This record gives sequence, C-alpha cells and structure tokens, in this order.
Amino acid sequence: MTYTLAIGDRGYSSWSLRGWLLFDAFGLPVSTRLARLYTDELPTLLKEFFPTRTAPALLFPDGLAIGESLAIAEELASRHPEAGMWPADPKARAVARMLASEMHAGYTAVRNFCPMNLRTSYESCNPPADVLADLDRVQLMWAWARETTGATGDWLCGAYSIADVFFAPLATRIATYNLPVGPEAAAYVAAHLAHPSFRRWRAMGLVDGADQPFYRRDYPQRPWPGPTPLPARAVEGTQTENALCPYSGTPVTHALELDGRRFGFCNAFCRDKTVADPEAWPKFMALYRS
Ligand SMILES: N[C@@H](CCC(=O)N[C@@H](CS)C(=O)NCC(=O)O)C(=O)O
Repeated sequence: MTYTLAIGDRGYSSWSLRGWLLFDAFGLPVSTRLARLYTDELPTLLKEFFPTRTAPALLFPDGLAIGESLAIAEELASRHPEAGMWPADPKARAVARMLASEMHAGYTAVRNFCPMNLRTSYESCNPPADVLADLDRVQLMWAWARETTGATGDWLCGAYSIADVFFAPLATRIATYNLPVGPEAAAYVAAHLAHPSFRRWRAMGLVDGADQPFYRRDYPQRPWPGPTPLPARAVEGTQTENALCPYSGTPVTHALELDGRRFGFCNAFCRDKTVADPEAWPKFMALYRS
C-alpha cells in the first residue's frame, strides 16, 4: 500500500502540480485520483480524504488524510529524508523554506491574472502593474536564492528542491502568458519546462479531459515555448511492434505511430499521454530505441 494523491485537472490545477511533483521528481511512489475542477467530482472525491477541501489532498497508508501543499511537502520530507527534498545544507535549506513559504502565501496578482494553463501559450497578456510587481519580486527572490546558496546550476538552491517544486506553476505562467522577465529568470523557466517530471505531468494534462472554459483567454496564441515533442500520432488498430504495453505489460489495445513505426498500449490514456510527449516516458523511449 502506498500514498494516494487527489488531484484536479492536470492542465489547470497548479496546486495539484506541486503535490504531484513532490512524488514524481523525488522518486516517491504514489497513486493518483483525478477529479475535474468546477464540478461535483472534487468535493465528492474529497469525502474520501476528510477533512481536506482542496486538491492536492494526500491519503497516507494508515488512513490519515491531509491537504495543503506545503504541509504535504514538509511531511514527505520528514518521512523520506533520503529523498533530499530540502537542501541538506542548513543555509540553503533556510532559503528554500522561505521561498516555498512565500510562494505558498503570495504572488496573488500573477496567480489571479494568469491562471495556470498548460494547454496553450499566448503572445502577450498586457500584464497590469501589480502583476509586473510580482514578477519583479519573484526575480529578486530567485536571484537572492542563487547568490545566497551559491547555486550555479538550473535550480534555486543547488539540487532540485521543494523550493523549485513550489515555483514550477509560476514558471509555467511566465511561459503560457509570455510574461516579461530577464534572461536568468527565462533560463529558470526553461529548466522547469524541460524537467522530466514536468513534461510527464503536462503530457497527461494535454489529454486528461476537455478544455475548461474558465481558463480560456482571447490573447493571440504562440507555440508552447518548452521542448518540442517528437511527432507521434494516434492510429487505429493493434498491429504494433510490441504485443504488450510498455507500462503495464498487458496486451495492446491502442496504438500510436512515430517515424513510420507503430507502438501499442493497454489503454487510450497511456497511448494519448505518450503521443503528447513521447520523450517524457522512459519506458516508451526504451521500447522506441530498442
Ligand atoms: N492552499 C492550498 C490551495 C489548494 C487549492 O486551492 N487547490 C485548488 C485546485 S488548484 C482547488 O482545490 N480548488 C477547488 C476549490 O477551491 O473548491 C494548497 O496549498 O494546497
């Protein structure tokens, strides 16, 4: 028995993205239960996660449930010290804790004006002054974190940590709405878009349900600024190179085509998430490269 995480639509639920990254990016096993936002599905699902009211919500193997992404992060870091979710160095850890807390409590202007939407990217959104002030603040904090911790790589406090998990949705907002940031922040955003766990989440978010009208905006669109997926497409039939699904090992029922080759999966969702971004899925890529 393992952890169970209640999540909202992957394309839109920024707090769910944080909750899920806490598992996938640190190698912790979890099974997910998905409920559509703005429907009865979420409150119905959360009855099984009493007393939580929002996604993400985490059910521990002993039956205890908790909500609040920061509490979930702290509890997982305590239970799994080997996963290195916070920086080991006390100074870097203190910085990372402040960053995650500030993100959890703040940046409301950019959160409200630019709701997370992983299904599109816009040329511009004419951000108002309070959004620009949030962007100034976050860039100051990202630069301060790097300077204070001596981080020289992709992430804010050394290795990828809970601080980066908490800023992942904000990084996607900068990408989706083409928000104006300097080169250091743009590089940090690019690192998030290329992170393997984020690519998996977005691939699932592109195919896990219909578009949510609440998130639609009329701004001119542009291509997604993250890595370009390999050109796979869904096809009919079960004539595939593999007889068994690379994920479950059970017989193939759904197929995709890539580079004139056909590969099979045991259900539509696993086929479609692979079509959305083949390189996000190591087991598929092992099959593709074999
Ligand atoms: N402070 C909470 C925020 C969670 C949150 O607002 N989740 C949204 C989905 S992104 C939600 O469940 N909305 C449904 C609702 O508020 O009824 C956390 O850190 O987890």
